[in-house]
Amino acid sequence: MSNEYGADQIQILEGLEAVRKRPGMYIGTTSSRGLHHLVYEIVDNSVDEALAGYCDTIQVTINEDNSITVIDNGRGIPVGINKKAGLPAVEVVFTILHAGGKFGGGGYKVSGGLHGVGASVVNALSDWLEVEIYQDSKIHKQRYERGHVCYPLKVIGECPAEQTGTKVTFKPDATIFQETTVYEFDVLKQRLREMAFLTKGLKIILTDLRLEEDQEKPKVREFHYEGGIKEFVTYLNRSKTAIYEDVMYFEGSKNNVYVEVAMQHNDSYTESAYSFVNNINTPEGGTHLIGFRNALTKTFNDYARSNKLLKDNEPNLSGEDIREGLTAIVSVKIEDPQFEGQTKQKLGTAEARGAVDGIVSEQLTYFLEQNPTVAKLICEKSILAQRARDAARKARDLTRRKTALEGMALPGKLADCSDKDPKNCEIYIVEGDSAGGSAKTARSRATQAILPLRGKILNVEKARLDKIYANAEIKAMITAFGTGIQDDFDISKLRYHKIILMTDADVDGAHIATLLLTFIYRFMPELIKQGYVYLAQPPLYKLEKNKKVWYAYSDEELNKILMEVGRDQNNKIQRYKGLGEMDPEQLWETTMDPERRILLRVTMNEEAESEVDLTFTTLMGDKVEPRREFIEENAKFVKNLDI
Ligand code: TSJ
Repeated sequence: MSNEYGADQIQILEGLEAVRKRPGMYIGTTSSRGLHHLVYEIVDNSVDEALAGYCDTIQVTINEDNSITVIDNGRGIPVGINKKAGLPAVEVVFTILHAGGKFGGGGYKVSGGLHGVGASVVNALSDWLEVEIYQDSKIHKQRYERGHVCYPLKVIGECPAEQTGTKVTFKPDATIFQETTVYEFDVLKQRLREMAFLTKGLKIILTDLRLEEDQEKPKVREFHYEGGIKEFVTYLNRSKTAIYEDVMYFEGSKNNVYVEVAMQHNDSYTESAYSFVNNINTPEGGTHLIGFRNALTKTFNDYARSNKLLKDNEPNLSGEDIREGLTAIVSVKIEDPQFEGQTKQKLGTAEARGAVDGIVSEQLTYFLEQNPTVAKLICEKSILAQRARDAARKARDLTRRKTALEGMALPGKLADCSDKDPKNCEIYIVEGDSAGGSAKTARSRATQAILPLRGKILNVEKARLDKIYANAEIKAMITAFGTGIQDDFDISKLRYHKIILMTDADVDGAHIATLLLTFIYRFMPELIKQGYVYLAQPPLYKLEKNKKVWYAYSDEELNKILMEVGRDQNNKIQRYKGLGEMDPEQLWETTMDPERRILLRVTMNEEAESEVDLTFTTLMGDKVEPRREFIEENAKFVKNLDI
């Protein structure tokens, strides 16, 4: 069917053509991330409808062909003619750039974060897209192909009067998304769960209709949290021990900013505060987070002073002390938020600061007065943190002075390499003295340094700073790496461009590797972010037959080798229980020789940094169950085979 829309239509098509020419400008990237972004772009519209109070259920379905269907039970996108464009409003939504929500009047539109550019962009980047609207007992439908209208909006049937809503199905265009057009269930699951936490009462159902070979039923996950971010905090603290039962929750509006805060302390020593603007994570924080921190510091100090928990001659608690072990969500909703910073991820809107500060100060003061036991617990924990921080500062000053006087004294246990160009150098962190000894014999002295670690590695998630600085293994690693830590961290001083963790290929070894990773992640995260950290892969089995030797790094591999060489009587299979069972030559051949070894590079998904954070604390927390699960799933942490 052909349509004559005149000049306006030409302009419209040009608009969407621009999106297809430069997709990156509108969705950031055409990688897998951009592909998933299309879903969020559509779902955001339904979430807005939920925030406006007209919708309580959103269904997201990954269809067999990797097209996506989003259905909500809101009012349905208006179908009436939009005066300015002379077209049904729904057509405007899908064919005019930046038209989302600005029609029909009365719409409550808060989305519009980083890429809040809406439905027309998704349409432009889809092979085809179909929208159905259930409104006034009628089902309206329109289809588009690569952004072009296929036919005018039409009525295709009737529905019960009480059934209203919107259904959109789109198939991303493979000529745009050249890397992949395959959706990942877990990626969508993660973000949709977060959206459900951030919108209390909203039910989001995710279904995957792509069945695996022997899978009978589609995968379905439902997210529905009546408590909203309060339940988010409970979820984040699920593998830790809270120091009081209730999650605090503060809510209100001020200066046109809607504020929600939920928080609870656990018995760990790290802060996990996540902030959101219009349901979008702001990893770099901004005015809303500053307002929150101000309120916390001021309110707790006032409380501690007036209740004589802090004496007149004692200094104020610092913000850091009060936030020790705090898990918090700060979520604000603002019209037209301003973002700043290099990556435009930091909220700049000044009103947000005062709004969060005001609402938290007022409601937290009231809460503390009503809950003196909880108030006292938090103050006491903060005072302990203050003392530990003091002791840690003294310990650190002492080591700093030492290194300044004596120069960089390298740890005694370190067998350093002779090459001094960090680009050529690698350091093996080896569990246990005996494996360390083998590694020292086996190594290539010019470029490979060995640092053996003895005994249990300190869990930095469960120790205060003073204890961490006093720990011999940790001090050895810090001086060997050369970069310093935290505020003093300087990547240009890194002495090895490969830091290789070499532990036994069993559960204990995996645990030690994770303790080491946790330390690096907490104190020198740049080393992981910039890809300097690796895991060695020692073999699990050695197979000997007719004087020939094979090594297998997994059970599957062993079976494969056995298939090839035949399962004979005289096969000699040795199961390595630890690195210590290998002689230096075997260790070199299988795990250390750059020509033959397999290294796994440790990576961090920057987008999901909060999830990495969660993974670390899940593993290192007290509760046993999540930890075991993690170790079993440990593989998903490390990617990038580097051979
Ligand atoms: F935008 C979109 F097409 F991508 C899309 C929008 C996709 C999906 C799955 C849902 C929606 C959507 C839009 N759901 N609900 C709405 N609501 C409106 O557009 C709407 C309805 C009524 C009024 C009004 O003022 O009467 C205002 C709006 C914005």
